[in-house]
Amino acid sequence: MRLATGVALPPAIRQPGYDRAAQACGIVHFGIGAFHRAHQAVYTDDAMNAGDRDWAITGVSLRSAGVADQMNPQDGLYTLSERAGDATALRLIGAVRRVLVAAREPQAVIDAVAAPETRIISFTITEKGYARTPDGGLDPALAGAGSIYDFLGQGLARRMAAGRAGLTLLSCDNLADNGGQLARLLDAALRPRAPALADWVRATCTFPASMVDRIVPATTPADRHSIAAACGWRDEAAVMTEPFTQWVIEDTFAGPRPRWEAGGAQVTADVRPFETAKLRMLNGAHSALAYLGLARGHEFVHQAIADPGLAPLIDRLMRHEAAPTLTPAPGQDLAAYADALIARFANPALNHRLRQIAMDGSQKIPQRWLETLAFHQRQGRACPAILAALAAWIGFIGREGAALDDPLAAPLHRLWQAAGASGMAAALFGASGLFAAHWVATPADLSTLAGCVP
Ligand code: CS2
Repeated sequence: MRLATGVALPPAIRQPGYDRAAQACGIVHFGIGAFHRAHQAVYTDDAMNAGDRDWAITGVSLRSAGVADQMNPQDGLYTLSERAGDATALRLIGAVRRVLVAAREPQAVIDAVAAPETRIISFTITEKGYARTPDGGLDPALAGAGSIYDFLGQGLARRMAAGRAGLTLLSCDNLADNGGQLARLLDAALRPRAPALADWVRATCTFPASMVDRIVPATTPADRHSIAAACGWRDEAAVMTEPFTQWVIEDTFAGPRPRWEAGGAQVTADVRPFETAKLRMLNGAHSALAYLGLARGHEFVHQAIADPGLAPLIDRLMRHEAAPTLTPAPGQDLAAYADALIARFANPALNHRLRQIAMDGSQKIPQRWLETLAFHQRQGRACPAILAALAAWIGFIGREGAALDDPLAAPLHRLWQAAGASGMAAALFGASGLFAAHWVATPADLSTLAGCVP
């Protein structure tokens, strides 16, 4: 394939086998960062390579023009590098047609949601993109103009008025029951102002839950340089990932969908066992590696998991704290899952920064740690590994101070200033703490936490 820039890629690089220009955009995707480009866009490329048609993706960034300015001049094309050890498998992905920046061209985003050829709206907007309060409700201050709820509300209202079909709204973020949460939050955003629209959405749209999994470290300038050396083209939108990929999607589509099974996706009646295992084991271990690893001076995940002072704690967190809270699906082997996760974390070719995982802790820890803590508290059991990780998060909040990368940075910083290292655990996890809706620490937990903040 010859790129718009005139460059011809080496034939060894696998390229889209379908006529890109002839495909209608069946998908609008909000949050077109590296994760989407290494995950759902690849499955969609696989589906079109296998013969499906009209599933090109219109990507949307809510505010930042970065991805649009990288991808649009490249006609939406980008390379995917799968790295393990010294080996890199390189492939050109063609599924993305264009990228819109909602803050720059809001009407084009609304038009895309309303377009007759659109069947699916998908989301990787990260946990904070859902505009929730710490107890999980919709935060009206964050859900107004410029939020996903604003664009969905306007686009879906146009669909309803035009008598068009409802859509599948597919959340691909790391939240427990992500589909159910999106349905509930969208309803809360629409119902007070537009009850008829909220009823129409309820009657015609669906919100499948999904579990998405692929480790995607942020691309670095050195990565772009090595791609340019390998394929003779400076790809501004290159994404780096691991060979592993998994997608389990609840089978509740409102209309047609791509055959994502062509890329290995599982479409199933019940996603929960996969989603909960992934959040509590993989993501729970990831966040623990991040805060404990940073406190011990590590930069990357593969360094932290190789630290003999940390590895047993991570092992304990996955096998003895997270796994017992789960009800596995038939054939789901949680011990084998833990083994596979440790091997994935140890992949030194990924250079996955602990700081990338450490951001937005306030949005991540309820589903990664607090649900597990609440489960064991009901059985009267302690979770020393998660408590150590929680203490490390508290220490991280203190060290980062006003520079904390978290949507709750300001309130967390204020709490730290008022309560200090010794009182912070109670301010967060005491009976009237910020996270009391998810888990309330016992006095013994609070003194353990206060005693081990690094
Ligand atoms: C990570 C995830 O940054 C983080 O918080 O835990 O992005 C993780 O890499 C993915 O969920 C893996 O599928």
